[in-house]
Amino acid sequence: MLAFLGLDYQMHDLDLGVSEQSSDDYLRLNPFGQAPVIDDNGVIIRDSQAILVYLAKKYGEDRFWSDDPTELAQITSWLSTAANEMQNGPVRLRVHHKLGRPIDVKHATDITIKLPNIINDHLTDKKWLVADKLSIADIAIYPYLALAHEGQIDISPYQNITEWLARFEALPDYVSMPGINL
Ligand SMILES: N[C@@H](CCC(=O)N[C@@H](CS)C(=O)NCC(=O)O)C(=O)O
Repeated sequence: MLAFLGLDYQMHDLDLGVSEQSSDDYLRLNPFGQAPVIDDNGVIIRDSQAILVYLAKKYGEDRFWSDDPTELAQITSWLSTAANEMQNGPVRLRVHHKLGRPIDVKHATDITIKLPNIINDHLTDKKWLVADKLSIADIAIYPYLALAHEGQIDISPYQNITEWLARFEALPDYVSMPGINL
């Protein structure tokens, strides 16, 4: 999102080896002890979906956002999917298969199984998730599907999703992240 907006930023990787996420300094930024957090000249925002909303409204002008009530609600639905189903499904499977964390695999798999069908059907005849323009809905959902393979989820049979991923990755200011195979 920062790259799409062309903003300068400094990244700070949390040192999980020393539980930096539980340090007093970090808990002052996010009492839940989770990443990500953004500090925009003293404005502290936690949670990736809230950060996307903030950046889109503050720096995005009409890009990535909609003031139309229906479209804004649809964007919010996808932010909710990112925070709920994506976190409880693909993200859990990813930390399990990649980092060996114990999880309830059946519960995470039951949640995950529905997602590709729903999103693939939604993307029939659509280039983007909402209103056929790139929005924070796409930016919120993209990393979970692009990294799904790390949770042993195969997205390749879902043609609308694979085309959407390719479209996203072809955007001029797109930056990748570790684990995404381009
Ligand atoms: N809804 C939150 C979830 C944040 C989250 O779970 N972050 C993980 C890393 S991606 C974390 O900080 N885990 C460390 C921990 O829970 O101790 C968001 O999307 O920002």
